Amino acid sequence: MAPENHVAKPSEVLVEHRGALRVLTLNRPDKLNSFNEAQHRALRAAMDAAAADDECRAIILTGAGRGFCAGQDLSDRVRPEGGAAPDLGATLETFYNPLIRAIRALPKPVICAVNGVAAGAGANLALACDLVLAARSAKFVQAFSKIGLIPDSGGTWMLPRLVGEARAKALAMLAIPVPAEEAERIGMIYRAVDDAALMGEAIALGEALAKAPTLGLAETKALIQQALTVSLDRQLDDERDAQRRLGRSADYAEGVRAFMEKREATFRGR
Ligand code: T3D
Repeated sequence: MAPENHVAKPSEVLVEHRGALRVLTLNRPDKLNSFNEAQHRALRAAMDAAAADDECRAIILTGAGRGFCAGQDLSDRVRPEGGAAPDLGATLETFYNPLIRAIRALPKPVICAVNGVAAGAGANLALACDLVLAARSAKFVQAFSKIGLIPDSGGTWMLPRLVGEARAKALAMLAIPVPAEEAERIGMIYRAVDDAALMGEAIALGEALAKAPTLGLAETKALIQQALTVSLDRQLDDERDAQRRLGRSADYAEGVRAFMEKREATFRGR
């Protein structure tokens, strides 16, 4: 039993179950939710649990406090002049890359509710999510060039696809902060919303997606993600195969019945 004065250590990631919707909140607000190893491990565990739970059909990722995520916690990277250099490739291999891969491979929609500044790997973590909503006061900063690094966590891959090569290079090389409304205008994110409305909008979107035909959303996510790297021929074949699988799903049968009966469909994600 915990001693009477025991105070539970707050987790680096808060997990809220809202029926079929899971809300994950990065929780190091005094550090703008920048990543240390504990936050990496907590987020990965929460993502894996959401992926493995059939009851969970949509996920929201957000941040506690005034920021979404400031990327790597740089206080873990300070070294005396002449001290041994850290192996940043190892950190990417161990933490950032598996996280981005996990989000992209997750067969459920992941909404990012960017509540404040998203910088460095924090910006690219947000951009790896399926639908990005941002508070109007939020901004996205590819801060890497200011410390001599490249945009990691998929940034060099995602940015040109979202905003084009010319703008991607400028944002990456100049570390220009992109306010949420501009991010929406240039196609970097789905939508900017009023600060006070952010979580309400994210939850409404998440609840709608959690009631949607999950298998169809998963196939849609995978097909759109691969689209810019495969030929039209390959994509047509893959659409055919996906449609064949979905045609056998209970949700498709229910969708057609509900349409014909002029009623709301009840999808079960099967
Ligand atoms: O290392 C590896 O393993 C490789 C992987 C790298 C991935 C990366 O993400 S590298 C990029 C790391 N991130 C950055 O370079 C961003 C650094 N932060 C900023 O540029 C700015 O803080 C922000 C643009 C995010 C926000 O600016 P602003 O003016 O709103 O806030 P601020 O005053 O700069 O920051 C508030 C506090 O958070 C401040 O602490 P203090 O003075 O109140 O005690 C600041 O030091 C702290 N903070 C912000 N970002 C980080 C951070 N502390 C540690 N690490 C941070 N990344």
